[in-house]
Amino acid sequence: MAFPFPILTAEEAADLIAHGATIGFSGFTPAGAAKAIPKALGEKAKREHAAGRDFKVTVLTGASTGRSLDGALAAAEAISFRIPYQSDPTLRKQINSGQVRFADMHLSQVPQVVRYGFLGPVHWAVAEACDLTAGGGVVLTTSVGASNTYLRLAKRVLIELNARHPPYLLGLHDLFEPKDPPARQEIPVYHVTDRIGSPICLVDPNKIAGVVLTDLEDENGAFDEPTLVTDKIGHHVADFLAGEMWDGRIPPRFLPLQSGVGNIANAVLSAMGQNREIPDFEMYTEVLQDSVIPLLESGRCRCASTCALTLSPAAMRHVIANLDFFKGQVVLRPQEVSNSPEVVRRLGVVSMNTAIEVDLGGNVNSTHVMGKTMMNGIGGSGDFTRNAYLSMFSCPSTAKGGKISAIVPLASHMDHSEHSVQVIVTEQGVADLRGKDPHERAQLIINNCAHPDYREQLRDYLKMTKSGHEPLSLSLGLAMHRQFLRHGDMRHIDWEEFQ
Ligand code: 0RQ
Repeated sequence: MAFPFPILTAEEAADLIAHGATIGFSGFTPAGAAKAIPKALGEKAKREHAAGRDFKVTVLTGASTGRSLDGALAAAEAISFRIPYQSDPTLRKQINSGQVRFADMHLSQVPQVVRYGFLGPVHWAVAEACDLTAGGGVVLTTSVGASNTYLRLAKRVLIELNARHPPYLLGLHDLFEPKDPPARQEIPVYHVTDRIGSPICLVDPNKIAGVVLTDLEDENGAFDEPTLVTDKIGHHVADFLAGEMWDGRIPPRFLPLQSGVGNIANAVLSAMGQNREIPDFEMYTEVLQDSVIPLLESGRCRCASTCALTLSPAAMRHVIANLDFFKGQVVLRPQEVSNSPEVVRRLGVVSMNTAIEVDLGGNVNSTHVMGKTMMNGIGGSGDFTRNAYLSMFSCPSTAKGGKISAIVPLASHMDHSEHSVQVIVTEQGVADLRGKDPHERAQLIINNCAHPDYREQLRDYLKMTKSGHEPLSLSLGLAMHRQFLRHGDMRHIDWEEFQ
């Protein structure tokens, strides 16, 4: 291989990175994440700590990554600050204990915030590639995330050249970075698969400090089997959208769909594919999960723009075996473009994201359990929700075996406000909040979405909050949460106890 760049072991690459460095890693849910170098960096951190020296770095990524990046660095206690979305259990614990500083950010904003210098200099970019040219042309792998921005801004660059992904991924990506204000112009995406940039990322070759050769699969987990609850949610969403089209509120050619990560999102897409009332559709989204692959092959999903191929290993192997077909149907974009508020609003995207809890006013908490404990982060849900043609949130009506109601009087943390959230779906049904005042919204959410075990107590709460524009009691708004913390179950609340 005739590179003008040194071929390094992962350990040699990790040795170049100093304590206190800010590193922009490739990786988005956790597709395309760097693996070998962060793992070696974790080992280096352990050695440094054993020798009595500090070793921590700032970790910037596209979104969540896998066990070799967030997992290994967290296990080595090597992360001081982290943005913008994560899902690693060890890192989550460290964030919630205050050991790691974490800022939850809208994914579309991450590249520009870094470019504006709001987070200080980026010392290193560490990115996975499937091909690299002597002139510094980098072909990324299964995600773009913020890699293009990190590779351009970083003072020095390390590449993981991963043989698991063939060089002929070339042509899947479309890299475009907007100029900064006041020179910013529009992002000229007018149709889902418009290509507006370059298939490769051009990096100043003088910055490339080394290349590490790897052969590693993405660390995406397999999805859970659909359950009765996730199936019902999926079918409610699909039936609702079919009704919207038949009633003329969605055009007959349909509108592009966005869907989030996780089991519920996977089930929703699967149900959309099965519903024959819904015409063949397009996706303008940030993650493509397993359920979309057969839909693309059958033509149910005509084409897709995404930031990441968040596929199980088996689904990814299938895509690679049929790459020519998928290259014709799929565009991989930077998160600044896949999640761009401007483009989402222009294309009329129907957004479908997941809630942890929804309150009676229609405000949504997608991130913090009991208002305090960070789960993963807001991800791109805010980018899409605020700008969607139609914004939907779904979740099971209860969590933890029924002891927690996802429908609560007042959200204990608020990510998406009543001004942006239009439709709520649980396995119980659909609450269409458009054009409803706060008291009407509350009734609809209780009647259509709350679990029957909780409806009466939520109605009792409403009776106590009749006056005012919002159905709010300052003293009782969080009483169901307090009841859970006190008694381990939100059911059968005695409102008097919390007055
Ligand atoms: O906990 O894992 O201990 O069983 O949350 O919940 O029902 O399996 O659903 O996998 O779809 O995740 C919102 C976290 C849902 C995710 C969230 C507990 C529940 C379970 C997972 P266990 P489920 P999912 C895309 C766009 C961010 C917003 C978004 C997420 C675990 O979808 O992070 O959509 N979304 N972004 O038991 C206590 C509650 C709970 C609760 C659920 N009310 N109280 N625990 N759980 N509700 C992301 C990107 O942009 C990258």
